[in-house]
Amino acid sequence: MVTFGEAQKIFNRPFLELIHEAHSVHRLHHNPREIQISSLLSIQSGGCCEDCAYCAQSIRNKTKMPKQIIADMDVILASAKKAKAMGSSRFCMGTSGKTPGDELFALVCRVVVEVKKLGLETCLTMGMLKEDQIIKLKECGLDYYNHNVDTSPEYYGKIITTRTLEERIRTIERVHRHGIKVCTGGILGLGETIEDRIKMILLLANFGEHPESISINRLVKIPGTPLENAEDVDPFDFVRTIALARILMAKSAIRISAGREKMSDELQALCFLAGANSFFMGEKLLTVENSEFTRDLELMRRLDLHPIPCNG
Ligand code: DTB
Repeated sequence: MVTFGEAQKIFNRPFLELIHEAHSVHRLHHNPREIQISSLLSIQSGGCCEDCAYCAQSIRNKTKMPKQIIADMDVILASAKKAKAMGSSRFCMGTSGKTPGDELFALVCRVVVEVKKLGLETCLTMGMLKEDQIIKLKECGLDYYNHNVDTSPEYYGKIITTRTLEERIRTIERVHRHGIKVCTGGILGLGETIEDRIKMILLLANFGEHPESISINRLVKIPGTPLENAEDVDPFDFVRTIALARILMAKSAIRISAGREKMSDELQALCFLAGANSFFMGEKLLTVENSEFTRDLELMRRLDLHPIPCNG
């Protein structure tokens, strides 16, 4: 177990020494020229009964996003094929809501089977799952399940009151136990302190097994949510958080997820130097615009980064 004091000491090291250490750890376990690319599709959006203060999809926020479902397999598969053609190796799908209903769950199971036939890895984020649902997803060949811890245990109740962090952790552990890889992480810029950020990374690092994939988001301030005017994250603190995650979870993939469209190319390069080795490519994340595809291609060219190829 890593202690808070140990993690804080790493986080507060002189910036360049921290980056050097993080990059050295990164090179021991990863090819520094390779980047894993995922694409994201929202299969069910809006109408969510949870009250996450950052989210466009909550019925409790003033965003008023009606529930919408893409029920057409061909539309979903067209999106997956497009993702593959762009260079993605993983197709991630999200559904709004605390937990998926039976019909939606059955659809997503069929989708996982079909997307896998394209040679893509699959990842889902659908909220809390029951044991039998996890078993079914494993049978369908699901590779990853995304379930974020969002923020530190201490700050959690300021952001979400309709569920507890303990419930989230139980789902993550259950998914792992059934042999599905875990993608988890959180959001920086929710008004949390630096200590909260360190505690969030520590929480991930102290799981029984390290998550295979860590998702670090920078808040996209969505008008109509309680966090629409939240304070910006200092870019170097963002990089420090990535470096800490890399040092404490040497083998995990670390994704810079939401918020990349507002980051300069130089900041993204610094994130990669500090150990990030994955991002989302494609027009959209779940509800917001993503960084432009052409800009991302150009960035990879300028930094000599290559996408990890997919299996098919
Ligand atoms: C994660 O940590 N980030 C992704 C994924 N997991 C599901 C979602 C980003 C969403 C950004 C805001 C939006 O599109 O509404």
